[in-house]
Amino acid sequence: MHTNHDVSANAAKYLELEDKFGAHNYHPIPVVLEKGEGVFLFDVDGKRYFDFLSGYSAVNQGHCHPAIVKTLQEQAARLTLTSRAFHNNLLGEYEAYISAYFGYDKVLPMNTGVEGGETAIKLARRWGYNVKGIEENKAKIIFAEGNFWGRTLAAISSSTDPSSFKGFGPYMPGFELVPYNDLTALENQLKDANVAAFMVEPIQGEAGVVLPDDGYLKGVRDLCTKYNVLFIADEIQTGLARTGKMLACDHEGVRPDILILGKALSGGTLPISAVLADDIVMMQIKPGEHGSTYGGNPLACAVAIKSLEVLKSEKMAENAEAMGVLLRAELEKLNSPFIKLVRGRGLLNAIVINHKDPEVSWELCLHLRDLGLLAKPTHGDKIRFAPPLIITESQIKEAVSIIGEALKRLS
Ligand code: IF1
Repeated sequence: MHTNHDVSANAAKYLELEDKFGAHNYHPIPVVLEKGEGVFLFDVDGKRYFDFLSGYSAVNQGHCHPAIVKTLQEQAARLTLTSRAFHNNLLGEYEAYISAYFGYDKVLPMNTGVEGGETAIKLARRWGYNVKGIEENKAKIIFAEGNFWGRTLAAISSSTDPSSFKGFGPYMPGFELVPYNDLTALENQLKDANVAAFMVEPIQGEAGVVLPDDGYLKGVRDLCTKYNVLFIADEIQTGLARTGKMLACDHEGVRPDILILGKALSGGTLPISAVLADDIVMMQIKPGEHGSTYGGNPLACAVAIKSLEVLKSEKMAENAEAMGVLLRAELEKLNSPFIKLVRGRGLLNAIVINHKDPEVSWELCLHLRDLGLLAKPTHGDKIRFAPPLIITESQIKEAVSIIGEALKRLS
């Protein structure tokens, strides 16, 4: 239920429309945005906010990045969609560009992140049957507890969060779970010869920015190699410079067999996802066996190339690393009794709130909003701080002073 008393009469109109005509599948912070520019968002009353969510890390490059918008506009005026029934002049160029960028033989283009996950699993099952020699319909995919990879029936079938899966059964068979950050448990599962793949987030986002121990990803890589199991990395949220490296897997120098990207692949302008793999995996899917109307459309291809280009040319990974160190240090310096913990890597960070009232993180986000910073609680007591990667030192300091001020308003 929306409580409209704390937004302007102007903003309230928008809330009422959504409330009446839209499905109630979200519970947003009451703020109505109409413009974005770099690290800032502006509401319908002209008020400016620091964006500390970045569209769940889709807007790594900053809102309405001029070079991405220019590419989008130019390509939109020329050719947007052909379907894959025909070739287009940008698909091959994009495929070559992104494959070289990440060092894989091939890419399979899709749209949303969850479709990337579905695609990765279909590829892994095919590889399991055709290459590993698993008996038809026996392939198992292992997931980590606390995973989040979207909202389709397959994605919720691997979920351990009742608010994702409850009441939507029956669920997809062939999925198994292991605790996150537990290599011993993983090894026990991988010994089963029917296991085709282990799919994992290098840092668990939805779970509240949960970082595994150093060496976990390296251990996952080694175990997957040892047991001839594909390592699928879901870098939809952690990838594309967010954690201070181009991929979160780069922190441990590991290369997954299947890499899933999404979100910031378009800088927040379009749903674009990609699955990268080498030929031994990718060539198991033949014409007509997988795809999507919009996957690989020329508008997406042009936008994705530009979105990847600016990550490198503007050194966003390096900035995310440096600004992340600063952000965590400044948050620690606040010395607030209400902050139990600050954690994260690069600009994917969270604070864990220390308070007897579990509703207080929602209240804190409302104070933050009032003071000009937007963030969203996750799992009750955690708040994610993930600004666009172009944020500057003085902007980090200004944002942290807002956070300090908001914390002082709690009792
Ligand atoms: C929502 C959180 C973020 C993802 C990873 C795949 C997907 C996601 C690691 C699917 C999507 C989203 C979707 C968004 C909320 C959100 C989220 F709050 F759940 F935890 F980002 F942090 N893999 N994450 O994080 O991508 O199909 O949505 O494009 O409202 O459901 P998608």
